[in-house]
Amino acid sequence: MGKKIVIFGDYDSGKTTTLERLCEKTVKIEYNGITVALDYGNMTIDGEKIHLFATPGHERFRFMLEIISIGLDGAIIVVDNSRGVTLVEERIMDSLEDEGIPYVVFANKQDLDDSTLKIGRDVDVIPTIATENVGLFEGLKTLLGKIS
Ligand SMILES: Nc1nc2c(ncn2[C@@H]2O[C@H](COP(=O)(O)OP(=O)(O)OP(=O)(O)O)[C@@H](O)[C@H]2O)c(=O)[nH]1
Ligand SMILES: [Mg+2]
Repeated sequence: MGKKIVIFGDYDSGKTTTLERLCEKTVKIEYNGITVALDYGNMTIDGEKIHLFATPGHERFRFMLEIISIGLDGAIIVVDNSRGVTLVEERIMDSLEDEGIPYVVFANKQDLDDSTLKIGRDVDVIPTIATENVGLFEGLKTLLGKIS
């Protein structure tokens, strides 16, 4: 079976790019560069299959989040570091915490803004540049270390 990891985050934060860089082969359901349903990719780490799903960030496709989230083992919140944590991202982290699901935060687009992300939570924040594959694998390993 392996593990199911879901990538959340507000629109344009870099979720699809993150999944594409982490996985060799991916399936994307996009229109004009915007995820309209989901992205999927997988990889094998230490002999275990890791299934990655990236959610759509745009409001009108957000009904998909609940469906994609069924049976998840862990989550990655991709935040645009130049924008900061949005209300949508706060809500997602709230519900993950309510349900006791392990997650990490990717403070993405460090090439545009490398200031420290303001986040009033006890969570691992990994600085990333998804377009340059910086920090992504290390961040995923950090998450996997939190999943039993
Ligand atoms: N400068 C910079 N641009 C990035 C980075 N990561 C992603 N982008 C760019 O940001 C834009 C959006 O990236 P996506 O990966 O499509 O973002 P997304 O979160 O999947 O967007 P939605 O599916 O529409 O919610 C694209 O133009 C990416 O090339 C980064 O680390 N640095
Ligand atoms: Mg996307």
